Amino acid sequence: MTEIPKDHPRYAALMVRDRLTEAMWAKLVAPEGLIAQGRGEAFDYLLGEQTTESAARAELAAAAMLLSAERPVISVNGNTAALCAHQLAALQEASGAAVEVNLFHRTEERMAKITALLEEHGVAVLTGTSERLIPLSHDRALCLPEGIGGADLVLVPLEDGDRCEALRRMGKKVITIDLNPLSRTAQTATLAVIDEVTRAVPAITTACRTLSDDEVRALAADVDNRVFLEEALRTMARRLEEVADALE
Ligand code: PTJ
Repeated sequence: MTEIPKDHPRYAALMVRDRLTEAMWAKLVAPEGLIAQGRGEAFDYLLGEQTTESAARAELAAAAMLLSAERPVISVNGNTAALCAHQLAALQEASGAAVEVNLFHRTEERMAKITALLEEHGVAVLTGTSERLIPLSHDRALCLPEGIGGADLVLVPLEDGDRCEALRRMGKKVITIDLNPLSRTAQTATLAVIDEVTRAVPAITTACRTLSDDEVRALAADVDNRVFLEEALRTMARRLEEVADALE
């Protein structure tokens, strides 16, 4: 681990990189997960590395959808576990959702390590015999009949493209947390929360705890993902214009 001086202007971001790299050496995070984080960081720059007003509204909508679902499941991959294992027990408790590990680069070793990390942080993780229930040709097809297989809503943070579409084709609602509004996942989800995952998860947890029943009903009935995608793209475009204008 590299010693990162606290006065470094990018101290927080460098600490996150360090955490993910350590998790990669520990075989929790796939090496490809570091590339995914880099892409996320680039989009976060364009958002000003903060939760936008639009993302905050998406987080309220995400909470309302989770609370309205009958069998909600939070799907956790390596990056999500390494970044926010410590935040997921609270989200599980506040939303009543089940938690299942689902990996693109799936090995039994990674499945066990990620499950153990989540359990260390107080998350109740579904385990059992996975079946190929999602129509995909890779191992993300594997899930539990009593988990993602039977869910009516799946929360998929930091997803790679095709599973979201496959889940939607199965008739499930999908919420993603993804900093890239251009990603196939963000474009095909029922709701995309365009925010950094460690900012989004606690915000959704707080909303689950504070929304009234009437607010939950109203918010869940009125989710239009195109609005959130458009607002994220316009925020990024505006920021680029502002920075370019300042150079004139
Ligand atoms: O652990 P596994 O085996 O399931 O593999 C997980 C990864 C992340 C490697 C896999 O799902 C993957 O390759 O994902 P992608 O296709 O790179 O997509 C990840 C998306 O998450 C990208 O659109 C990134 O912009 C976004 N992203 C990355 N880091 C963050 C993020 N969004 C929110 N918060 C982040 N910290």
